[in-house]
Amino acid sequence: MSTTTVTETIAAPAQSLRMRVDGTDPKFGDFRDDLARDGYAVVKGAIPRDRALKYADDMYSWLEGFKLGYDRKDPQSVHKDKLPVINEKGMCLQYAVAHEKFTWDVRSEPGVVEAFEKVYDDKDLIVSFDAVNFGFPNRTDLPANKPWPHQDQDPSKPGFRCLQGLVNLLPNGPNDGGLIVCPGAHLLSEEFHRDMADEERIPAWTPEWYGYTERGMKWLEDHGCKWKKVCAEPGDLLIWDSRTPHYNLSPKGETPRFCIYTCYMPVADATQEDLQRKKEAFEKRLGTTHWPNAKHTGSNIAKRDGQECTSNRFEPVNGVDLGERAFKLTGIPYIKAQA
Ligand SMILES: O=C(O)CCC(=O)C(=O)O
Ligand SMILES: [Fe+2]
Repeated sequence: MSTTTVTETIAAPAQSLRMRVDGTDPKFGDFRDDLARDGYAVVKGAIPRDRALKYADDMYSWLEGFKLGYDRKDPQSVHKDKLPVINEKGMCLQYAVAHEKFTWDVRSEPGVVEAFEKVYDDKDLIVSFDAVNFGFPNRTDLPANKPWPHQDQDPSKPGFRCLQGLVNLLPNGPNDGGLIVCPGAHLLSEEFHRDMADEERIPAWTPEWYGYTERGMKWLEDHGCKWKKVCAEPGDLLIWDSRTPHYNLSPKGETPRFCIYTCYMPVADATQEDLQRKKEAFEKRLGTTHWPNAKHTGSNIAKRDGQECTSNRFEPVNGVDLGERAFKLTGIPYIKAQA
């Protein structure tokens, strides 16, 4: 990191964050200071440990419930033929998992929602219908999960725009894979992209994704940035600014890495069309990636070697029955009646 003082003006709609690091704003005295300075933070115990472990237990049962041969007591049964489709990054994206009861329960956990309410200084939030992560150690039946350093924000739209998150559900130490971040690089983002403007880009599926090339990685290193593995306990919430370079690694020890991605934004930042699209995604039990405004919607059709998985399902095993707070997070109550 350069030693000069970095002053960052946050683009609307995130003015309320006062995420300034010029030393003139009062500090928050909590995780928001870490977030402003480092571009990521750990909110310890956002979910009580025993509840987090229960959600992990539910996730194991969900995998076993496919009856494809996976058994949590038998590490040999961790094989793609015995599990629903999970990619090498540990992500499970289909099978209506974005709307399973455990996923919704984690998203609606008060300690998780409150952390985002604090950052945005707003209680009218919507939540992403994002994927879940089942990262098993030492898999040889999948391609290697090589580092995929990226930011989840269009370089041509600078400033703070999105706060991503995940709830960690199992003990996650140095050897257990998980989130790797480049602390502080969010504040160098504009300078970085100015310097890299002429480089050939890694192909991206959305303009809101930017992959760091070797030259980009060298730039970060030359500017003093160092990568860091974030360790966490069951129930810790990890949050990061979408400009912060990051990726995940697979576990290397004995413990799997289970987590649920949770991303919220003020409903004020979504249009009525966004909310309509989001409502449709909710009703069809589809995923939205981490974008709470349903900028992208997914599919529940998982494929194995080009063929539709015979275990595909389009409704969660445990039906969606949301409480009032969770239902508000779908955005549906904020849809205005048509004139
Ligand atoms: O699994 C992780 O830790 C990070 C995944 C990721 O890059 C994302 O959700 O944007
Ligand atoms: Fe990402």
